[in-house]
Amino acid sequence: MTPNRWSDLSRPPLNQTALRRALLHEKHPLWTHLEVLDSVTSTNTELVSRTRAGEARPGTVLVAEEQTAGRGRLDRAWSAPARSGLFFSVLLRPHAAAERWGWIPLLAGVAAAGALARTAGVDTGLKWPNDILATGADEERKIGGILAERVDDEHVVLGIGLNVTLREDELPVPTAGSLALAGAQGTDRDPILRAVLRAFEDWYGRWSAADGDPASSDVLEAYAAGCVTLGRSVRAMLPGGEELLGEAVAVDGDGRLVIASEQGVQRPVAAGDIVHLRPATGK
Ligand code: BT5
Repeated sequence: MTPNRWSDLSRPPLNQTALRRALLHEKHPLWTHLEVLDSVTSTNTELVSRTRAGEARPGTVLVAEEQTAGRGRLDRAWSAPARSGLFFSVLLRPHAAAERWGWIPLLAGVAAAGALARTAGVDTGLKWPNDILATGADEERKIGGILAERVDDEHVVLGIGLNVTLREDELPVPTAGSLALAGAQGTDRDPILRAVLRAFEDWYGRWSAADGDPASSDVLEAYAAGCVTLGRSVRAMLPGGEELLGEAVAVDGDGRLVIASEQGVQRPVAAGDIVHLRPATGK
């Protein structure tokens, strides 16, 4: 039998009509348009190109049931089987000054981790800069990733990928996990997507109202509280092969991770300047 969109009953399709009804609503002024595509290369690529062509409004939410060329940072790939998770991008036109935009993926992490914990009953944490982890039972696994891309002087496309029903034999890398593997109470993607978009709207609204100030909007505090990287010994691999070893002691006002060397020298590193962040003892 040829697989079709109805063939995997454990992975029902998203309900575009119900999502629109719930989110394109006066209670949620941020969201202006929502579309569920069957298959696309990458929701980020598609939304960036629509934005460049003048075909997307701020507040657009583009969701795909399948991505054939999902992207991570630095040309890495994001891969997951069709309907095994949530793959979506949103178009933002931030009012805050561009120097503050680095907080957008971080506040998205706060929003998504909180929403997943509440709706699926899974313990979550954030690995700096933008990995969402399931943190139950002595192990941490990456269940989500965030990719923010600046389109031009006005627009940012923010993409989020979340593993929902991914099974052990489907994991793209051994460090990956999913809500189902973490023992989630519910793996129905519609309510999870709604909860993540509502939580994002809430945090983004607070941050915007504070002109992007991470401290007065409480984004910095919430990020630090959820960030499992803080207090750990880390090895930051920088472009060009340089490595920085030390303890991750803080996230600063620009969203950079502050690494203190054994000699006590503190150095902030920006997400854009880091290739990998690993445990100091790991490979
Ligand atoms: C990320 O990059 O984690 C950002 C991923 C963003 C994906 C969303 S999906 C919707 C939107 N459209 C897109 O095309 N992208 C966004 P990074 O930190 O570079 O991590 C990438 C690495 O995560 C890969 O090199 C793999 O090691 C690992 N990985 C790939 N697929 C994964 C998955 N499904 N679950 C967990 N880890 C994965």
